Formats: sequence, C-alpha cells, structure tokens
Amino acid sequence: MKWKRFQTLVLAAACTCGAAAQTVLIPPALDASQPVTLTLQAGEHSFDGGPATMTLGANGPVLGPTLIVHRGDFADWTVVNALDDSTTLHWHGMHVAAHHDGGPYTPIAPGATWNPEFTVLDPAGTFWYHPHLHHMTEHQVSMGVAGQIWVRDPVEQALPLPRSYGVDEFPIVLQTKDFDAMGMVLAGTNADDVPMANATVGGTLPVPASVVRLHLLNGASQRVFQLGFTGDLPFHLIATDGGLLPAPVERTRLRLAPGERAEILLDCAALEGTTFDLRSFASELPSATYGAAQPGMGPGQVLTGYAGNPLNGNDFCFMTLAVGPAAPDAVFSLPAALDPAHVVPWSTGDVTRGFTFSPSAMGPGALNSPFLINGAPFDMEVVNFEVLLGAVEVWQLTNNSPIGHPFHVHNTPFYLLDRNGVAPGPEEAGLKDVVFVPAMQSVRIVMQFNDFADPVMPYMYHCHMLVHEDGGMMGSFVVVDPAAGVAGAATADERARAVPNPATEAVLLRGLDGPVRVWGAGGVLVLETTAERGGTRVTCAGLRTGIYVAVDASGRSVRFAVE
Ligand SMILES: [Cu+2]
Repeated sequence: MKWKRFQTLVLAAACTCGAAAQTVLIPPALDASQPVTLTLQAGEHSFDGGPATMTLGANGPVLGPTLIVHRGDFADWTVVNALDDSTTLHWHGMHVAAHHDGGPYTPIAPGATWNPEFTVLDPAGTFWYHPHLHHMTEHQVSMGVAGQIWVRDPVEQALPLPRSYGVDEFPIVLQTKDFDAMGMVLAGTNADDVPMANATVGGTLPVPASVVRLHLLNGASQRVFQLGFTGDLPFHLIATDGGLLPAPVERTRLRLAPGERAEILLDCAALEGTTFDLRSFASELPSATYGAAQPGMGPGQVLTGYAGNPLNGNDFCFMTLAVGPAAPDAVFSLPAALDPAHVVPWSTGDVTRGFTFSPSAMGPGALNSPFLINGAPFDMEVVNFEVLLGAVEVWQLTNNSPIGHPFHVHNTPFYLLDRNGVAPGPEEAGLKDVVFVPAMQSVRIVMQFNDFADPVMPYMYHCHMLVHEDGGMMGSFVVVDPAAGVAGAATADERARAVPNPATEAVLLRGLDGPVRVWGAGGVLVLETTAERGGTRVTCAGLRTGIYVAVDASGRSVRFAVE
C-alpha cells in the first residue's frame, strides 16, 4: 500500500494542483564567481507539507543552491561530502577537464573534500549538478541531491530577458518520486507516482504579470515529460541544454527527457489574478516511452511496478502558477532573436562512430533487463575508445531496444544532425548534451573535441535514465592529443619509449629509472615494478584493453596502449 497522504495528493494532482497551500520551494542563489562550498548532507524535508522524511541535499536538506556564474569566471567550487556514503558531483553539460568533471572516476569518500578548479567556458545556459557514483547515481539523485547552474554571458546579458531571481526568473527542477508506506523515498523502482516541482508537491508559484523566465530541468530518474500549461497557453522556448537558440520558438508543448533542460518565456502580462498549471500531458506520449501508458512497443512488454502507476499515460500537474502584480521594472516584451551563433557548423565529421542500444535480454523481460551500448555493459576498467584532440566526430545513435533512451555525452555539447535522416525541428536546433532516441529510431549528433586531452582520465557517455545508467548503459572515452603522439608514440620525455605500442602480449618500457608505477583508466594503479637497464618488461596478461601510463620516481612518463 502506498502512503495514503501522497495517494490523496496524487489523485488531486491528476486533476488540479494548488489545492495545498504550499509555495514552491526556491533554492537560494549563490554568486559562484566567488568561492563556493557545496556540502552534501543528509536531512529531513516535507515534500507535501506533511511530516518530513529523510532526504539528501547540498547545503540544505534537499536539492541545492542555484550557482550563478559568468563565462570566463574561474570556478573555485569545493565539494564536501558529509554523507555516510561515497559520492561524486558532476557538472552536467559543462565543458571541463575530465579530472574536474565529477564522473564516476572521481569519487569523494565520506568526510572528504573535493576541489575541482576550472574556467567556465560554456556560453549562457542552464546546467546542473548531481551525483554520478556508479551504481549509486539513481539513489543519491532520488534522495534529493540536484541543483541548477546558470551561466551568463554578454550575449545573454544584452537581451531584454527577466533575470530577477525568484521574482521573474526561476529554477524549476521537475521530478517524480516513489515513496513507501512510511513516506521514505524509494530508489530504483518504476512506481514513481508523485510529481513535484523543486521538491514541492502540488505547490503554487507566485509569478508577476510580466514576462516570466523558467529554467526547466527534468531531474527525474526515468520519466519523460510532455510539458505544457492549462488551456494550451503558448510559451517561447529560448534555450536548450547547452545555451540559447538562434531565435525563440513558440510552442504549447515541450518534450523533456531525463537530464534535459529548457528555458522558456511565458508572457503573463495580461493574466494578472489568474492561475494556471504546469502539467505533463503524458496521455500524448507515444508507446515505448517511460511515462506513456505502454512503456514498451506493445502490451506484452512490461516493466515491473509500472502498471498501476497513475502517472503513466495520464496528464498530471507539477505546480500552479498564480499571477500577481508586475514589478515596475519588469520585462514586458519578448526578444525577436537570441544567439545567431548557435547553429550547427558541421554537416559531416572526421570520424563517424556507431552506438547501438539493445536490451540484454529479449522477450517479455526485455524492459527489465539491463541495457547495453554496442553489446557491452559499462566496465570501470575499460576505456571504450579514444577521441583525437580537435576531431569533429559524428555519433550515430541507433536504438534497437523497445524503449526510448535519453543519451548524454560528457565533455562537450553537440548539435543534432538528424533524426532518422530528417533535420531536427527548431526546438532541437541548438546546443544539446542529452538527446532522446525513441525506440527503434536513430539520431546523428556532431561535436568537436577541442580541449582537455588526457590519456588516462575518461569522460562518460550514457543513458540518462538513471536506472539504466546504474545498470551499465554507459561507456567511457579519453581525448588524446595527436601532437603528443597517438596512444603514446611520443612522451613528455623523449628518452622514454614503449615498444611495441600498442602492445598485445608484453611491452618494453625504456628510459625509466627506479620504482615504476603503471596507472590505468581513471587513475587506477594497476602495477608497481622497478625499472631495469635496457628496459622494463610488463606483460599484458591481466591488463584490459585501454591506455596506460607508466611513471618513474623522477616523474618521467611513458604512455602505451594495450590491445
Ligand atoms: Cu536508457
């Protein structure tokens, strides 16, 4: 049995929001141009105004502050892990070096502090932070750790856009969660039947009778949202994951898959005194989408716990907007153009890679089985491929599975080239870092890897349905610098060499002295030995395919590949 209190609210939410007197929680904003400390901590939070339940958050019991930063700022952000478990914190969508990216290879032990440092290179946009520890991501996000990052830049600042935090510009984290009979958040289930905005169930958001700017994030573990407003109120999409669109796109619906963001403008100037709801029109979602009546291609494909969840295939409400008076200095007009630079600059790439999604089991259990990318589950000890620094790459994403997957790439945003060979609509023509690939369809994306060559520390690509990601629908890649020699043909010190390179059975490391340590993907120490005159022989038996770096006591290094 579900917790009765939540069940009542869900039923209320299915028809109208705002019955409860709760105001939608607005996380505090932090000026992240200054040093910022994010302390990940346990706490208690009431999602629906009733008794509190155990949660996790950053600098508070749930969610985390909105970090506001400018392009070109140095991000001096410190993460303190005050949780009982290890964690990581990933700057989702931001273009940072792999060591500072917060992926699964940079865990933060309980009680430890992590000091990423990077310059903000991204254009104005809505990014977010969330844990990314392998097998624990879904649990820690569901328990509440998530926050938005807003990047500002001169292009954005020259536009007449609302930017009064919590007054006419709002972070909106949309999630659905599952609660047990005691009101505890349950992770990893398919019974997420409580919708919420900013960890508030059935809340009201006071907005002014002027132009209102919402930074929408789908922070749900699995569910795809078909967003819209009561009465099909039109809105203007101005930015997607990686930044501003070339021009506003007027819509009454917006599909937002897990991990995706959208900035929208709502013209509320003539709506003073009215209320309307932000809803997911889930009845419009096609089958084979998590959130539709059928999660698979047909009624024979079932997902444990999914049937009976009232949100599936039914329209529901996240929050009610209540329009009050406008401030005198409010924004009353919509911009005609945004950032003309954000159009796809490439029609082809130097390299094309294929990524095929498939279930690990066929038949009626397919949807419950782990999903694979190119036939393999994620392996922490394998780097799946290398990208050459500077390369423009086309990634062909082919979904041969009976459910749609939102595919996310770390390191750099991408553009969509096409969906099933057809150019994307204007709402997907800008910079993205998550793309929804419907069942049995294909998408091509294109991007350039311009910075941050590092043969050891990988970047991730994965499904952003967190249950799929934790289940192994993920892979990793490293960016290597051709000028430094592909896969270690040259080294930082010309006296050091690896022969043969790449190696299959054994490799001879020349030019190293004294104790030698060999590091694998993610900075994992794989062996220690002592250099010998004439070369140090390392057998490849027991070494996975991938890139390794051997470093001697004086810091001289040699890079080699094992095939
Ligand atoms: Cu998936």
